[in-house]
Amino acid sequence: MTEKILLVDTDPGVDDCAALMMLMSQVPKVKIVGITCAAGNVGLRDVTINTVRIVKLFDMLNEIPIFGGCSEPMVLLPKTKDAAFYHGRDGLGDAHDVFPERSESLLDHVQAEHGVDAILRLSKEYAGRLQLICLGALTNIAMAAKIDTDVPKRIKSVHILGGTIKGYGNATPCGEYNFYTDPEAAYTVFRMFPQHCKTEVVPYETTVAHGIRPDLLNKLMSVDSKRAQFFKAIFAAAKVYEDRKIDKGVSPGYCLCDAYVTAIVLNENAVTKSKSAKVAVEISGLLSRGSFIIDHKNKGSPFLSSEDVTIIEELDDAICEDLITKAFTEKR
Ligand SMILES: [Ca+2]
Repeated sequence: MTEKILLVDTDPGVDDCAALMMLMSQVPKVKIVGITCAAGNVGLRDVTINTVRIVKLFDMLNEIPIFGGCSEPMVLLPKTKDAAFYHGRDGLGDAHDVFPERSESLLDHVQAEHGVDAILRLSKEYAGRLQLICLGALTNIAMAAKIDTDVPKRIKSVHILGGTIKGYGNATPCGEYNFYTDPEAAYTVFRMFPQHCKTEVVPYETTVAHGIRPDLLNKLMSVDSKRAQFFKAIFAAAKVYEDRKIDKGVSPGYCLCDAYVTAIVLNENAVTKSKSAKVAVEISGLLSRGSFIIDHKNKGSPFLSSEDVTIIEELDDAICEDLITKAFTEKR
């Protein structure tokens, strides 16, 4: 019997690619009922093409439906920035020629149904069983919950990459990229889901503290396989930034942020330390828009989530390394 029923919302992104590889390498132990895309690291068209490439890498285009979702955050502000400086203009390191090669025709593999409609439908088809893995801005998830406020009641759990614990930001001085990209969506998700289903957050600092050991990832990327060649090519530009962070002692390894959300879903023992608190995302502020607010001392506010969410503080490196290794090596 299939153990886990998963829907992935994503914006690939090099680390999204690692996360999706980890998940696909575990099929049929897990069932991926859909991948929905939203603008995030780069625009919707690019992240959707990238998703098709990643699924094609595993030869699973006939098994995993891919949906295009929201192309804008819920409230679009001027001067919103993307993450092309890190992920490449196309979101996958601008490595167009490595198999599966980038092509506009890959969009033919995308379902006609909108990603938000897919979330609404799949939450009914798999009521009480569906786990949401959220690797990008939360626009699609929030929109689905706004259209049908019963969506959170039908979801088993939500697992989110986003926010900071100590205000160590990667998008603003104190804000993390995914929440900064669509603060209203993140605010909405924390207002609507925790009272109905388990809601977990992996904050940015946790991913930095548990970077994948360089010798391990370099070894995995040196294998003569399509997966290794693909990941090595798309990671090449980002690796320059990561190597610099490692040299400065900021992180012990390669920070594949989204991969850790996948890890805690695939193996709950990957979490070694967490805390529970009510939370919110700031939707205003001169410097703090998009910042993750954690009510550490339970001070209370009507703007916080009405129930606690679980904030992941530390991870089991051995479990994470095992799952990333299988992403590169597991036979299907
Ligand atoms: Ca992502």
